[in-house]
Amino acid sequence: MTQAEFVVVANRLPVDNAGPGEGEDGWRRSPGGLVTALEPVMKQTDGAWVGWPGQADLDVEPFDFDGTRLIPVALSADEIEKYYEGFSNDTIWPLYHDVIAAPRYRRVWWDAYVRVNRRFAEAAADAVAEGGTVWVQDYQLQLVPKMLREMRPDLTIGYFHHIPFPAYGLYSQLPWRRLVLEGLLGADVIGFQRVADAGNFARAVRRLFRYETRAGRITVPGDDGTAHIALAKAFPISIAAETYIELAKKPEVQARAREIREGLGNPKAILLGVDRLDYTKGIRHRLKAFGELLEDGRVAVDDVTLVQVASPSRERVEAYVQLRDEIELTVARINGDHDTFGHSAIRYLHQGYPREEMVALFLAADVMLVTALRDGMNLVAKEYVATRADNRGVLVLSEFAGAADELGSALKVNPHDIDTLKDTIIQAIEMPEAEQSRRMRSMRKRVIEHDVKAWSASFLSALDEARTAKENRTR
Ligand code: GDG
Repeated sequence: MTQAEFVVVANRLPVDNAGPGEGEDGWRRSPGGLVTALEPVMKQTDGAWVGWPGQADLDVEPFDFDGTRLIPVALSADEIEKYYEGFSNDTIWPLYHDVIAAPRYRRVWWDAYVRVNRRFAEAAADAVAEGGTVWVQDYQLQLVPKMLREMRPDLTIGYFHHIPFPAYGLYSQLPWRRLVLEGLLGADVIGFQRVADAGNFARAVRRLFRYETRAGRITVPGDDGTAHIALAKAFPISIAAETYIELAKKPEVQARAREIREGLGNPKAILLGVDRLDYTKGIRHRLKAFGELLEDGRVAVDDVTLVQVASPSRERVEAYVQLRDEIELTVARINGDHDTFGHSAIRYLHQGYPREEMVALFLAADVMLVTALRDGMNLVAKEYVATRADNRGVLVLSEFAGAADELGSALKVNPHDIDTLKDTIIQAIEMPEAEQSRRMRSMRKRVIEHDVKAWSASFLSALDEARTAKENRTR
């Protein structure tokens, strides 16, 4: 097998198996943001991508897809349960999102996590050429950087963490807290969404290892008396802004936006929430605030509709089953109390939609509600902003989402403060057009200038610098 200069390692491959007959050999590109972000890099560099093909026990040989070499890592049903649903999504996810839900610490899950991380590391080590670069993605694979460094000291290794990194007081709960940090410190560059995440990480390293850290540069001693520098720094991720701008220009998408408004009975204001159905997204807080506004008579069901898209997610993890029940009970109660024959208070959709439909929804919405209790970045906020080339619409944005660091002209909220959230929703509904336009312009400038291409370019250039520094030191 020829080896690639550049290899991405992520939990999932960038393709879905659509079954025989559909697409090129049954595979089709999955719509994720990471895929779009890395597409240009993969094409330029003749890269390879290591990841799970998305189905239990699916064992397929490496294959080429759209100019990229894809290297599937097979997972058994038992491994998916313990490594993915268990340790990744029921231990790390809640812990790193400030224990909004209680993390479960199970030793058999940890054992599976180590085993599966090793398999990903081995697959990457086989795939990458001498002196090449590997970019590891996200919290499912925190041990891979160190494993790879041990197998292949010649490599330059990057890691990007898509979710928050918690304060030490919470992180220290993790029974395997030293091993996870050691895993991450195997990388030359460790990227985070926010400056605060990189700070929390560096503080945890100081507390647990007492390594020297200076301006994000951490000196990590190796077993053989040598040391390497790991750079822990914020690289806020973004979106392919151009794609959203182009879609928003299409007459059929604009027509669809009008159709959506009409379908809702042409209310004066449409409020919109778009989230994976996840307890980190603050969907309940949003529903509570809206329900109370109706109850108080501050909004009327004929005038204002809340559209909530909650796309199905992690449906085999207990906390998500419970959350869905709670949300659906709340929606039904609010609608039961307030609906009329002609108007619904909340239009709730537990479905996924094509991107065109999402853009039409963004265009139809007067107010976008992003009320996450904790969120690495929140791409939906940026997508809404990119879509609104008409400079209309208001973004209500939680200060606990990474996007809040960049989108200073959004209406910021603390979603736990229901009274202020209610006032902010009213402020958004009533905002004069001139003010909408001023705020939207400044947010759009930011998102367009710092799009996802700029994100990957800046991460890769930090990796290049790390490589050069390493070469200089060995010389
Ligand atoms: C993690 C971090 C960080 C959602 N429903 C549909 C749909 N989506 C798309 C959105 C957006 C993406 O999924 C969700 O991204 P978010 O950033 O909002 O949230 P997570 O899924 O939690 O992502 C997060 C991100 O990684 C990147 O680093 O920002 O903080 O938690 O693009 O539009 N897309 C379509 N149909 C749907 O029904 N087509």
